[in-house]
Amino acid sequence: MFKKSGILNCQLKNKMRELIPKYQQDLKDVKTKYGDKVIGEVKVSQVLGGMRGIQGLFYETSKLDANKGILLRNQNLFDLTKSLRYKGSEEPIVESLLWFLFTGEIPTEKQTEFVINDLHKRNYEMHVGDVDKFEKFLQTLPCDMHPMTQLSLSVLYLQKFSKFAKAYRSGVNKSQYWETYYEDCMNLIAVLPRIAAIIYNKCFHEGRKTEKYDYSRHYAENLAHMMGYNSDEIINYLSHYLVLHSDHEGGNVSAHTSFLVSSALSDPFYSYSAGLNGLAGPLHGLANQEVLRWLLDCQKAIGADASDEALIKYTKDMLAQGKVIPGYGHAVLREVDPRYVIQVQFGDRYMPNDKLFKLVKQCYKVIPNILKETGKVQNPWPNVDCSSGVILYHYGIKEFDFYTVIFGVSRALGVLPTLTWARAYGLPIERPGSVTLDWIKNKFADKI
Ligand code: CMX
Repeated sequence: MFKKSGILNCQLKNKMRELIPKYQQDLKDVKTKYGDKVIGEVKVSQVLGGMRGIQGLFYETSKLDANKGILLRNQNLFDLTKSLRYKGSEEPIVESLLWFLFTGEIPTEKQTEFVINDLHKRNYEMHVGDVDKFEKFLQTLPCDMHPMTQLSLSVLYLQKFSKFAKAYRSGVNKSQYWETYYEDCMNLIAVLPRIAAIIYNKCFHEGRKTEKYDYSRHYAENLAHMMGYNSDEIINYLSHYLVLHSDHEGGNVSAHTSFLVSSALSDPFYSYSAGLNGLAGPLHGLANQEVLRWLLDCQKAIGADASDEALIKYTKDMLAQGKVIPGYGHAVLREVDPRYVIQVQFGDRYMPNDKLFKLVKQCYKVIPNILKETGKVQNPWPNVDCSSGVILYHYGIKEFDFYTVIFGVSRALGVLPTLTWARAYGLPIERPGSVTLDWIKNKFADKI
């Protein structure tokens, strides 16, 4: 079981307590010093084009650089995949990432151990709480309901346990909002693997019983174990996957939706459920299942060892039918997504001869040029979703309708610490202005 020392039980929160005044002061100083400075102008084309390139959000845990890729708290992913390992693990682990995203500091072994133990404790409390009713509710959700709908509904079900909502109702001081927000976020993170595993077993393995949560395993191990997988390679990959997909600055649909909803002081359950609904879109998180569907259809159409010419023709035919090539392109990045590179390195290590994995690499050889030739695609390079599904498929997780659920477990690890910080900073409700076409025409009609 887990250790129950009082001091041990609040290590991460104590660290947050220590850091928050310093960061709050920093924000105040930046506001005073640079409050009137202009970050950039906004063009009409940006307003009409999904606000692309407008730097209008404040989001602390990660930042995208068009050329360098994603930085999590100023550190690049290649370094982090090494520095977030734990006790000689081959891959970074979720618990180290959580400490890092909450505090900005690479955890010591003891600090990672604290998070492992803390998540166990939260699972245990959930278990002795209302788990039977909750799991019964989950079982009632029909399997023709998309797994992402089930995940989002499950998160909403848990809203009734929100400590923040309760504290708010009883008039807690604004300066303490973050404390219960933190509790809700950690509780939600703790139970997500179990929810995901129940959905998986129920819908894709004829309702088989989900294994008990195991207090001797870490987060990714438990996810794999409860889904019915125990090989080291799968555990390594899930660890790797959960860390890589966690955070991607504030503007992506899932992070921004969660952030926006949370700014109205909706609790983390309402906020993250909303984010999950955005992640379920095919232009966002659902793309990883779309990629696999695309690859399998492609393999079926042109054969497993097809020539580059056959692949080029297949891709061009798809484009001619007005379809997007899933797994390629990005709204911000203008280079190959480093998360694609890291996953391909993983594939090279563990499955170099897998035919679908080889097809992913063959696509990389031919698709960017085809997309460039269209003359309109801003980024012809592969993104994170290009290579993740194929690795899950290799390990026997072949139910691709489920893939975005794993993404949803992972994205919580980035978004929820950020929401906690938003409350610690005391950020206001989001309320940007909007314009109409007539407003634009009237404003510029006599200026051209
Ligand atoms: N295949 C075909 N056409 C593409 C394309 C692709 N992979 N990527 C972009 N385009 C097209 C766009 O549809 C757009 O066409 P129209 O002008 O006819 O509407 C044009 O190229 C310009 O788009 P863009 O500015 O390059 O890209 P956006 O910022 O508008 O969109 C994204 C970014 C990711 C939605 C888009 O590249 C896409 O649809 N990719 C495929 C889906 C995908 O892989 N999504 C996952 C992204 C990662 C994630 O969020 O998880």
